[in-house]
Amino acid sequence: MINDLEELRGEAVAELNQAETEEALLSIKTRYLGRKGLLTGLLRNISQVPPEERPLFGMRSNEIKDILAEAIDKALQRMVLKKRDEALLRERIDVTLPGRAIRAGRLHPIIHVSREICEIFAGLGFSVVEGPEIELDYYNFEALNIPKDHPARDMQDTFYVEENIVLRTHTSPVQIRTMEKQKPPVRILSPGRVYRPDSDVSHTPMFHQIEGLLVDKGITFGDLKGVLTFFVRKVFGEDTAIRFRPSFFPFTEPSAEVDIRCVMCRGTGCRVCGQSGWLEILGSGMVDPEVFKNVGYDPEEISGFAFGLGLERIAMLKYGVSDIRLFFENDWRFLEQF
Ligand code: 2NM
Repeated sequence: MINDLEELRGEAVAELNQAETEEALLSIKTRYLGRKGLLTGLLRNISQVPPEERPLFGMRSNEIKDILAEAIDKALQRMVLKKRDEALLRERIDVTLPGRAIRAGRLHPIIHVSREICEIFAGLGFSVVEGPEIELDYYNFEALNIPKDHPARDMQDTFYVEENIVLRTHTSPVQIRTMEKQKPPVRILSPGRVYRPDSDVSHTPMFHQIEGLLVDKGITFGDLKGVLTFFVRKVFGEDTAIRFRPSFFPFTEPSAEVDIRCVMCRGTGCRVCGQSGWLEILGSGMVDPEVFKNVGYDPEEISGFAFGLGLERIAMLKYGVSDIRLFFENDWRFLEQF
């Protein structure tokens, strides 16, 4: 009978060594150690063991039961660890891979340029003022010394809402409104949307402008040149060549356009600058005494300069964009480049 016990132990150990799954181990445990198991079966038959062998038989069978139970538990534990190691290997991730970028929103290039320009002038003491986009004829034209028969008044150049109401064609009306309300000195910048009925590669019916105005005692054309030269070099680089070219506006006298050396060909002549080597980037002038009279300022007491620029044009030159319409299509493949 003792031999039966040892044989059983041998078989159980052999089976344990073969078992490869948790299920196999659990079934071995039931088969040998369960209530109807083989070892329990042998013990139940202890009456067939000669009495003198019974103590040894009982002792040995308990030992074997303990040995097997321990071996099975150890094997089960190994199995759990093995499963975990396999899972870790299978689910391994490369923590050194770069993360997936979140596509964040950003400022539209026009807004970006607008803020940049406002900040440059803020550094010179200018403050930002805004006003209505739907404007009275008086503020858009009359007060700016644009007479009734001026070509800018024609239907092709202005969106009329009603007889005396227009979509503003520039942001100068904001400056007229400010001067009406405020005594000199004035140092303001008015960014915003303006409207003109044009549409081609360099014109859209709505575009953005910034106009600036500085009024004080003793302001001269030298101040205009100094401020605008400072500004242009901040935007296009300190080594940018500049020229002031005589021009005409109904609301300034004298008037000047400001040109910079072509950013594309650096002055040798190309399609962008029309072979001239220069790019027109803003209009300016000393505010006409008639305009000052219209807002109740005394042109004998004060003087001032004003300027205006188109933001799309500045952004096109600064970023090398050849079609203005790209700014209005809102295609993120374009917008995300800024
Ligand atoms: C320009 C060019 C020259 C201008 C004039 C005024 C005002 F209201 F003071 F008279 N604001 N802006 C001005 C002068 C605008 O844009 C090309």
